Amino acid sequence: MTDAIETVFETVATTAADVRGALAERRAYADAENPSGEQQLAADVYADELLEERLLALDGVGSYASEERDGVVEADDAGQYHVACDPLDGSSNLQSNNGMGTIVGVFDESLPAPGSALVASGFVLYGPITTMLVARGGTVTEYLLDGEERSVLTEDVAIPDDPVVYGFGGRIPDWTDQFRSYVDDIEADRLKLRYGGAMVADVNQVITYGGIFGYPMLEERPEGKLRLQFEGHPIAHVIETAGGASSNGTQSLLDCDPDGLHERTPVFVGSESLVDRLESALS
Ligand code: P6P
Repeated sequence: MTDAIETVFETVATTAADVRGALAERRAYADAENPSGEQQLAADVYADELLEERLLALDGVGSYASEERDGVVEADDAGQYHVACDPLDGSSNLQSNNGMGTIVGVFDESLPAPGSALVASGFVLYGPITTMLVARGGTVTEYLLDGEERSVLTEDVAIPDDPVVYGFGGRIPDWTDQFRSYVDDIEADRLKLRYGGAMVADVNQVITYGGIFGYPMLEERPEGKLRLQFEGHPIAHVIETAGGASSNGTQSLLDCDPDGLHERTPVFVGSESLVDRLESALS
């Protein structure tokens, strides 16, 4: 019997096929901004509308929220789970034909919800192939999405202990001195720089090879850029379920509770050793 959470990710997988198929015709900017003040692409709006319609139609889903809309949308019927999405993460990469993704967090409390309320999380990566990682029940499964078909690529995905890659957002002159010295420190470990402007694609490198991804606090922007509910929580849940660690600089992102739906936070996710060193460097 397919349970409600499985049905959510089945729906995300079939919707991903439609999103990928629509990208070529939706590269233009819509004349609108999202609640974070970022310009929306037609593809952002399309992905968000499809996910809202299809997820709210599921019996188990009680509400839907996304980076692309101000508030939470309630389902007609009360459902046990509340889904927070970044419908097209890294959509600015569409212009340059680079990786993008869809991020999904499934909470059993109404939104905005604490990280402790996450019962499942996942992300779709629109890369050379389309893959989806799903974290639930203490394990991460990687799927290959091929049109309407979904097949298991990897069971029990585990982030390698020995780090290989790193990537941090923001302009280097805007980094704090403490963070800058941490980066100098780990660069001495001969890590390879991998930063492509889409969190999902960069995080997938980290979970594949080991390392760390982050969008740090900045001198003029101590909260950083990424949204806690739509990016920080679900990606931290995937990484921690795969044996890695997450932090906002001082604690796990899953211990952070958003006051507002679009609250931003510094985000660091990756191999536990590098996250531990980061928290020490920032303390
Ligand atoms: P920057 C995409 O807009 C995003 O939200 C994340 O996917 C990505 O990691 C980050 O912002 C990129 O930000 O400042 O490097 O363009």
